[in-house]
Amino acid sequence: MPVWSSLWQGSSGTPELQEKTLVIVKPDAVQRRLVGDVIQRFERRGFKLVGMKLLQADRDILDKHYHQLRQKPFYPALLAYMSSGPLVAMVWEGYNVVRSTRAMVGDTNSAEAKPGTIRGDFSMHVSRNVVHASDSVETAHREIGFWFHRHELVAWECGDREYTYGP
Ligand code: IDP
Ligand code: MG
Repeated sequence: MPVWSSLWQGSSGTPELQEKTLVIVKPDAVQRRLVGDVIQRFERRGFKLVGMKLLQADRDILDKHYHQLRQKPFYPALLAYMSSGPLVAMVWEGYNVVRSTRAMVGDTNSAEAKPGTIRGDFSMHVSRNVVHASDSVETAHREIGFWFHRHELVAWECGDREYTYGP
């Protein structure tokens, strides 16, 4: 049986198709009116938007989100950057979404990010690199929990499913 046939069976209950990741359109990108460009890339790829909000991040959530970087010399500047204005937090769902999204976002250092990636197309410097994307399925699970209540995630069937995953 082709892999997609086995994935298709079970419909919305299929775990492979329900992988989720957190994407944040950072404050520099909101100021630069890039929210639509970022959303468009994930929509066109075929991923499903299951959560989205515009908010001003406070210190508490940023400390949780960037806990692993708290000893870095750039940490105070990172907090100032991420709280400099509103950001858009989103949850995208789909097959292999964590790894695919990281590839679409590009290298952390924008100067190294390949053209065609979000950072490679919209950003020059690591200190203003436009987007965040979770780096593993485990991280995504944790990060989504920081930014979203369970009831803010919407489980819905997308009508294009046969065209994005096959019969
Ligand atoms: P990632 O966003 O590609 O996962 P991380 O290493 O997890 O990269 O770093 C988180 C964020 O911290 C980066 O996206 C960037 O905003 C910021 N950052 C990382 N390294 C530097 C740096 O050397 N200078 C300034 N900011 C940095
Ligand atoms: Mg990271």
